[in-house]
Amino acid sequence: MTVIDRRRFLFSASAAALAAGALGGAALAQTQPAMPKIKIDDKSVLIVVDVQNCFLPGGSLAVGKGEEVIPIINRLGKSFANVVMTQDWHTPGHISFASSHPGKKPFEVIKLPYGDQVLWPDHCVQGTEGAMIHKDINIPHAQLVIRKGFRKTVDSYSAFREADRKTVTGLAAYLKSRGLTRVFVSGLATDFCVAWTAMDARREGFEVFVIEDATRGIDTQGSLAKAWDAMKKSGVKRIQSSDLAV
Ligand code: VGL
Ligand code: ZN
Repeated sequence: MTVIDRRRFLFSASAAALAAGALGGAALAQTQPAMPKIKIDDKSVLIVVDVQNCFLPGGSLAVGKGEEVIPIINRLGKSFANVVMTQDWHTPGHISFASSHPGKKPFEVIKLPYGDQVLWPDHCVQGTEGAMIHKDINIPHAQLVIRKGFRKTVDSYSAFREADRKTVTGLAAYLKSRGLTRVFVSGLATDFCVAWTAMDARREGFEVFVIEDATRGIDTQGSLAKAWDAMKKSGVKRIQSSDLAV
């Protein structure tokens, strides 16, 4: 069912509850039909974004409560035949690192030729322990790990397109050539790599869901609320893992 259908459904469900109330107070809970669940089909793919040691407790860019997504993502993984993971994969001295810009501190924003860049603590350097996908992620049937941000002078939050907004990673072509059209996004961090991946997936024509409870955000300078707003505008559907039929 589309978002519009779901809204209509919610509206008719609450109208029914109101009517029941007017008719003498039948218990609300009994008149509210269960929300239909979203079905995972063979055109659906789960994208697990950057569940890497650097973004988890003890990591150099730890996302608050990031570890809480792991059991949820493992559970989701069992319901998806198609799973793709991403790995933030930077060179040493990467342009997104504050340490590469003398006098700058993490979380400051600078202007680069391709636009504004938040500066981060060094993280996810190619081949290091911090860049490994967390050992507790248990989805052995995942089919592709796409690495991004591997060019020293360009960042890439999105799994589809680098921050220059021109260079593609190949993920859209991969999904399309496999006939996958419905993208479900999970992982870290909601307001950066998850949001950019979800919005680029929309731009590539996919139906896109972000599974909110399977994500956690960094939330620097209002970034989390801004990201949800931008995702909504681009047509990303915000759902919970309990909305899925599993
Ligand atoms: C991310 C900041 C820098 C992310 C990656 O995975 O959301 N955030 N690099
Ligand atoms: Zn990064």
